[in-house]
Amino acid sequence: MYRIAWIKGDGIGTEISEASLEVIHAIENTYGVSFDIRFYDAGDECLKRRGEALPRETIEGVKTADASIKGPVGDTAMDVIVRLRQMFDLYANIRPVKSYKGVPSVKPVDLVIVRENTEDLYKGYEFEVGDAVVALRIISEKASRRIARVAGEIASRRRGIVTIVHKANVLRKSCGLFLRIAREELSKYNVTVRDILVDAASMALIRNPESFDVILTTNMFGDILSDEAAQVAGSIGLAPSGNIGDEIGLFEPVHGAAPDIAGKGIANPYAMILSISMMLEWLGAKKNDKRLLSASKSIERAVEEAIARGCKTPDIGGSMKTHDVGGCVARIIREGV
Ligand code: GGG
Repeated sequence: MYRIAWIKGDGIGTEISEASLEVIHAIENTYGVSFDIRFYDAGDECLKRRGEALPRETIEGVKTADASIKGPVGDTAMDVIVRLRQMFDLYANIRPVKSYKGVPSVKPVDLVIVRENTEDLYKGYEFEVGDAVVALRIISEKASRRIARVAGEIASRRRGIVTIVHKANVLRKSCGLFLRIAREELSKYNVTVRDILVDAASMALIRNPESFDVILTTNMFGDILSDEAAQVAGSIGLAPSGNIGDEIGLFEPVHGAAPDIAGKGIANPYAMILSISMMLEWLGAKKNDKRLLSASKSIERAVEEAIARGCKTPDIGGSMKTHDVGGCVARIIREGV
């Protein structure tokens, strides 16, 4: 039995969680694993109701769970997810982006963004100085080195190309350090290493996204480029992610809480479902449990098959409801895809 901490979050978080729970139950029935799912509160609504966006029991829940899954939160992202990343030193933000047959894309995409997850402007060191505001950009050698290793390892299992995205021509010291350390660390891997300025990278992601395999970058650039890459691939509604440290893994869709469509039952649950697949892969490797590794793969295949069968929400050209998409994926898993 694995304990899972589950934060539904704000906006569409409840709907996509309900749909994803269908998938989890199908995994339990098909793969003979059981999950002790514990729900925790966090986000804008939680702040309104309880006066705090990230209650102590939620922090404790994430700390003691075998793995955690989180829906999107709204304006409290800094108080919830950015805080959890820093609190538990979840230094690697892994964001796979790929196109699916049956979903129109700008161009075919198959890449992974490896985003440093604990530093940069997202440290949150902002100060008012007179009539101005000063924000500190923290880039350390230690954090740059360990995230470069993650990129090297992931690229070694893929096409073997790491592109370091930076702005070292302007941010000479901070991006300069990141670039130097990343190159140094990646030279220890059997991978091709390239680098590109972030502005050029944002263009290249649209013009020739197929040239990217693994993108290694700093926190804020990674946040921005992952939305762009997801849209080029088809929809941010299909983009999962993992926040991973040495001991704790917290998985979440890349997208936000989408208050404009919340409660309408049309939100795309695939990013959350694919985040569960990532969670099971991580947990399976950690616990050396082959059932979880097989379950993770079967979710990926079931998502591909469900999309091919037309189980699609409106954002990706379908007319299905959130809950029915979850049911569709669950059925395909039970069919033994
Ligand atoms: N644009 C997608 C979105 O709103 N994502 C949630 C978010 O901003 N999370 C903070 C982060 O990933 O750093």
